[in-house]
Amino acid sequence: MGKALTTNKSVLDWLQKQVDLVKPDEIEWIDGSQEQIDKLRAVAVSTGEMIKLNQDLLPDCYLHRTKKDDVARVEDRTLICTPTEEEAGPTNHWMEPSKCYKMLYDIARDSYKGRTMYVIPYSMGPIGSPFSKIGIEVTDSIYVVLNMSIMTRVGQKVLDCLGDSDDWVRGLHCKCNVDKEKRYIVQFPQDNTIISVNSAYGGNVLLGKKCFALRIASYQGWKEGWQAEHMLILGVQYPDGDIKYVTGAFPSACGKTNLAMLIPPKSYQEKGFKTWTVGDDIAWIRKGADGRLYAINPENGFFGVAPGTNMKSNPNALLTTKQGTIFTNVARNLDNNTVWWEGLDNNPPENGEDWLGHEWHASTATEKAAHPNSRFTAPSKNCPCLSSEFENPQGVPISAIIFGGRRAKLAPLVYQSKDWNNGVFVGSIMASETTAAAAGAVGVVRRDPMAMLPFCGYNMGDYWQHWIDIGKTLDPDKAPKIFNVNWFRKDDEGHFVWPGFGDNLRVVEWILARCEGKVDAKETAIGYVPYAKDINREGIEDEVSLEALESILTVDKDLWLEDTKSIEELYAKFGSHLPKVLREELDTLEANLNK
Ligand code: GTP
Ligand code: SPV
Ligand code: MN
Repeated sequence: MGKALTTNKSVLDWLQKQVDLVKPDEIEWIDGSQEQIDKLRAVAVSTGEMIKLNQDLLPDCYLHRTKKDDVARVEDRTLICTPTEEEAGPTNHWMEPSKCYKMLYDIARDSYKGRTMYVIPYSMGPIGSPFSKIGIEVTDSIYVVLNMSIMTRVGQKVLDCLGDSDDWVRGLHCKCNVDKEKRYIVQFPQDNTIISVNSAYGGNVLLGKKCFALRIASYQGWKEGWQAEHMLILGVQYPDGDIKYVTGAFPSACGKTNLAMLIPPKSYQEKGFKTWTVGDDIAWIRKGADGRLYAINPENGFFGVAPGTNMKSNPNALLTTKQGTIFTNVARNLDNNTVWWEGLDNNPPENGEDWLGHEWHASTATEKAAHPNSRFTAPSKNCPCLSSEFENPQGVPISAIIFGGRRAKLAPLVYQSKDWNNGVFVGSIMASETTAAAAGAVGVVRRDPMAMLPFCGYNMGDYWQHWIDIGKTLDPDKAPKIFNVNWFRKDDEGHFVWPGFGDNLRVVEWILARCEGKVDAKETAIGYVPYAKDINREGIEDEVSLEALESILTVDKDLWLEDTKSIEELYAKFGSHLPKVLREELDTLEANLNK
């Protein structure tokens, strides 16, 4: 078994079963040491799995290319295997567990022959925090080991923390032949088990991330009274030094990393505003001793979308990638051995390679250089605006929860729900245009409740009820207020009306002012909408006229009524699992719109 780093029987027994199944030539435990990382990087470079980039310009940075048909999450091959289909619910793909185990074992059997099995003990959340949970992933991919070593806390100290406990999530990853016809990403929530076969792309194989920290953890949170959400965590520091925290759930590639790392507009900087990043993708939330909700970021790195990231849109993200980063499916500039992607700068490489490794010349190119879902894996500690609370084992108190999506029409720039239950309703009716983060068509509006459609590990009706039940335990004065935002409203020419990015702080300021009861709002059929004059436009008066701002704060009753049809369709799927409260909320919305 290699040199086992633990005597934990549940770990060793499980591991022996995996070894008997996949038959590795060697076993190597990941201890968390720099020497081991350095050695594995060198091996990956020698086999071509990674390309070492210019070490003067990008120290400890590497480029990796996945297979052409393995570039995003595969939602139609992602399964939630609960004992009954009803427990997985109408929005998840399901298979009977014993049948699924057999199918997966048949695919995985002997697949490590000639390969090394890497055993990665990892902690989601600061090691030993009351929020944190431990997992063990075995993989035959060095790329996975190196990514997990950035995205999570790994190594001996995790096993020391685990001790003899069997409370840990089992994860088996088998690259196999990366055959898309045999690709499956499977969660067994009742067994604390994840099996992923025939992929080597991030969200499918970094099992701590979506598979554990959302799908398995959402199920654990349901059973244990807490929540795992697809949310960023942002701290806003006021000129007097006070810091307020918000969380935000936006679907994949809809702006979480950008909001989490935003740079305040100039006029805000001059007044003394600062912003701090706690997390950019996942929040684990539970009630603290003072009755407020607290959030931690269970991750230790950022797996961010590269295209569009530049010194203007998100300098903090770009600076975070300057060291110790793995780039996946971006383009390479052969003149200086650095990376490039669409929207980085105005200097696309003339002498380059596209994300597939083919020659790419800016002057003659007809195809994109980087894949639209190309990503960087960067250590949190590199982030210039990382919150001092990042490692706080108790998390940060949340003032507001913000839902949001990409809607060219319909949803206003921002609105506030009427109370907790109405806020849960607002989250449940989220919809967004699809993006390149998942395989399939891009730009199609689909309902994506709480940005959790691809990530909820059990029946989403029960998940909504869990949200409502959490609300019942909160004193209304202490419960976060719930909002919805839409940075993506377009004018009739198809241009974004709102400048977005750093200017989103203007909206967050309004949100926090509402939480404190410091600003008035207009009551509409859907909730409270700002008066345009109350959104600070100092410095962007020319870019966004008052009329333009008003145009994206309107609530078009006919469009909304049209939209309720698709909400009805969604809700109809849940039968008796649809919470009564949400049915009533929808009836109220329809009545308000018909008034
Ligand atoms: P995942 O990592 O897939 O969960 O994505 P994410 O939600 O973190 O999205 P991210 O912040 O990486 O943004 C994805 C895309 O949205 C990028 O191309 C951004 O340029 C774009 N984007 C982000 N914020 C804004 C905004 O405020 N306005 C506009 N117009 N585009 C934005
Ligand atoms: C997402 O798709 O929401 C991501 C990237 O954050 S992945 O890890 O692939 O899920
Ligand atoms: Mn995400």
